[in-house]
Amino acid sequence: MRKLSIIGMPMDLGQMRRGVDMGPSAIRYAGIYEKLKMLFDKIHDMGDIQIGRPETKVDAESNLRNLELVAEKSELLAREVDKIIETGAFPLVLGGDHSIAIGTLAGVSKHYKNLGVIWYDAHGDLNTAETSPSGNIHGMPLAVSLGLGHELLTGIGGFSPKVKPENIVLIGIRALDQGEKDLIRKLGIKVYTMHEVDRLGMTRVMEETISHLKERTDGVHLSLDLDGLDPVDAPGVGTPVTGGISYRESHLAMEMLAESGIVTSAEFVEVNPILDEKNKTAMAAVALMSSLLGDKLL
Ligand code: HAR
Ligand code: MN
Ligand code: MN
Ligand code: MN
Repeated sequence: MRKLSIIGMPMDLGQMRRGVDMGPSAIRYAGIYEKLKMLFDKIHDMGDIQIGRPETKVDAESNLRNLELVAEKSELLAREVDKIIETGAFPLVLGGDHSIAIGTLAGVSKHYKNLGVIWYDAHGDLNTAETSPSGNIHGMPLAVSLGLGHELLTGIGGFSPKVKPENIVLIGIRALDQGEKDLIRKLGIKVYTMHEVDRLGMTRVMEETISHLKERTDGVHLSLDLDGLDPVDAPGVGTPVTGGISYRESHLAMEMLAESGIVTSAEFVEVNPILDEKNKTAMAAVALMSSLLGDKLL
């Protein structure tokens, strides 16, 4: 029996623009249940993790915004994701800003020896407190999952690291800070920037990504930041970067992942309905999810 569990993580603590906490509502409003119900025997919408939202507190020592609260809430998400996998369902997490990936990956990773991660994003999210220009934790989750960063974050779930550098593929990248570039080179992480997407085409990017991950992983998590798409197609995001992946290319990528059968969990993050145009970005998210999970044009 094919089961899906949806969980909302309305956390906006990893950055400064309010509104991304409404992402899960916007995505549900865009018809997620209706679109996905024909693809599964059973869908369980678990509702949202309760976040609460006191005013921002900056950790004096590390300069990280909302460090303690992000850590506490990520632990809750990790536990729920872990439980979902134990029931045999596919976990689909709705963000929230990208800091939620810290909790998602903590929950997913303990079930795999060699978890693969596809990071579909304009950004690398590979900063640590030392390299971050902003102190915003949504610019750090991939580094945290590699075991780099504040120990309150890397220690979530009780083990670290969650993922190995050779099991990661970044796609759509076009805005990296210097410290992130240095880290990518140092660890030899596989990255398809927009340069490669344009040069090779999305078909080849996905063929290479899939064969790379198929060889070495026993499960693959897709972490899809809507700002990976071009702002024309996904305007409702907090940190838009021009020159992104098109809606069509993104559909192709999702369809190829569906065909490959490698993806075992997913999250869709950074949808900010306050900044959106008539819920366009949430609707794109739902359309991409349904392609990822097996919906076909014919
Ligand atoms: N790299 C910048 C920082 O660390 C901007 C990060 C923006 N991040 C996201 N996630 N929207 O991809 O602050
Ligand atoms: Mn478990
Ligand atoms: Mn991101
Ligand atoms: Mn991003």
